[in-house]
Amino acid sequence: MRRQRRHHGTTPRTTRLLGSLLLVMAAGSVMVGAAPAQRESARDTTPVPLDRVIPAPASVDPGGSPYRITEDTRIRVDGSREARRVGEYLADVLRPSTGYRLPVTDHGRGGIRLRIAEGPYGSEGYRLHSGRSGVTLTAAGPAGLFHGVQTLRQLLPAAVEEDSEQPGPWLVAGGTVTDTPRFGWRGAMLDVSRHFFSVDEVKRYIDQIALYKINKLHLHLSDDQGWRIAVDSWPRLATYGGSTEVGGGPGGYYTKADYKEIVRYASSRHLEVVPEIDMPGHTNAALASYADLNCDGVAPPLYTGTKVGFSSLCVGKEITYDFVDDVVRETAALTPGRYLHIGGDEAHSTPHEDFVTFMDRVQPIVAKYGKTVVGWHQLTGAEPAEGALVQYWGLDRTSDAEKERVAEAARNGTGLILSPADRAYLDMKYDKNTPLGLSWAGYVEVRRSYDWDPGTYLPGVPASAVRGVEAPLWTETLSESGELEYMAFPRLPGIAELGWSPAAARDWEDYRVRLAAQAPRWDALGMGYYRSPQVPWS
Ligand code: TNX
Repeated sequence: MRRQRRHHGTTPRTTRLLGSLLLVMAAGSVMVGAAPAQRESARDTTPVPLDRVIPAPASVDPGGSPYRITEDTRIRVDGSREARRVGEYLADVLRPSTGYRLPVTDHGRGGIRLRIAEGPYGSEGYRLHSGRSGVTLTAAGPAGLFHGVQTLRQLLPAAVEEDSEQPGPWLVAGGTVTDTPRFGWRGAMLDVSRHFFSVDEVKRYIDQIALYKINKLHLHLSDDQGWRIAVDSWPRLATYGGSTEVGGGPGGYYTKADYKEIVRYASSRHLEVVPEIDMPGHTNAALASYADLNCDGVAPPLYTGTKVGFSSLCVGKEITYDFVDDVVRETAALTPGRYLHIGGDEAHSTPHEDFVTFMDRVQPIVAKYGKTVVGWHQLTGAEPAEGALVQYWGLDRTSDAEKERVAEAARNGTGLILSPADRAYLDMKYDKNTPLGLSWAGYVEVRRSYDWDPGTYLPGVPASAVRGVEAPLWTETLSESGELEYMAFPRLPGIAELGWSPAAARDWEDYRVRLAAQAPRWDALGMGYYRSPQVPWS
């Protein structure tokens, strides 16, 4: 699954990408054709410096001999099942390209050792020590080990990501990385409503975001154009409401088994899935599926355009809350994670008073089913429930009054997730020539998306209220994996770094060099990306 290739579309852009991919592959096969000794000496055998990693580690102490992975290397795990699982994952990454056996075992000496132990790592941090006799990753739990494994991948040559045997050598620079995240919420959102994405496409994206230590996958499961999750008590939501998408394609939806598979796969990559049911606006697919949900009792047609703000659940009807209760109950039951996102954005067809009434009734339903409310920041126009988080998606030009309303909520205890649209929205065009994406929030080049500080971004917000960052990927204009990749890369790693690395580590000049070094990895993984002129690609 990890190595599925990009789905090749037929647009000129994908053809171009495909062209350069073929060139890269052709160059690769010339290398493979050379004699082994010649191959090795032709390669740069200097190991990747310990600090050439994204997100930048909290602390790096280079020195000592490098470790070399050889055919005798073992992946040693302590007795725990959790460490073993991370060890197996690491072996799956390393085996195809190294061609080594890399047994995962709990005995022997040296090699790559994964250990769970007490230490100042928090639930997601880790320590990586590398020297002549081995690499040791230590963490308080499996999430920390998993993130440490992502660092280890980036310390190996890019060819480690290939799915066929490569010449090596496989050196890890000597020294110690001690790393722990700045924020607990480092999210990526995927809109599967405007265009539907299959379970395999979602898994592919999961693997790509996990590389950068993203730990939340927010799935935008319902909108005007499509309802994407099966709800047994309201079956037409998926079977009818999910039957199309922007542009009139066939759409689709996740059965409960599909959805559980996404949740399982995400959790194997230490990502928590946050399902979003967007309400009371963005609900045309639901309103089209059940006439009773409409104030006038008439179901509108399905919608395949890209306008927003025209639909609303009927706040005055009791059946609306039966519907919400059923949907939240069934969605919560599929969700091992703590959060349930209830949307709340762009409810332009819901009168303000109704919006407040709706949120007053709906937030307790989320709590009743054991979940914590997340909403877009318009939720601060009503009263966010105790413990709720709001996701800010305003921009520089958002009014001071609106920013202050969000800041006030933050001062009153509401947690913030920052997704400023003119920085963090992965669906914004990079510049006027970008063939995909939207531009309502302006163009967002790579530097602009990286060069801001979530901790001080919104005036009047206490630092403790900022829970982290999230990069949303809306899909009005995107319909296949290659297109998602082209918009997410190279911006997503920057948002991931803002969420993980200490504020003092942010340095554009240094970052752009580290970012350029990622491209050969993306090539090896068959991923598409935008070759921004701001980045010194080699
Ligand atoms: C705004 S952001 C929206 C979405 C659109 C997106 C396109 C937000 C909470 N609402 O409905 O898809 O812009 O960029």
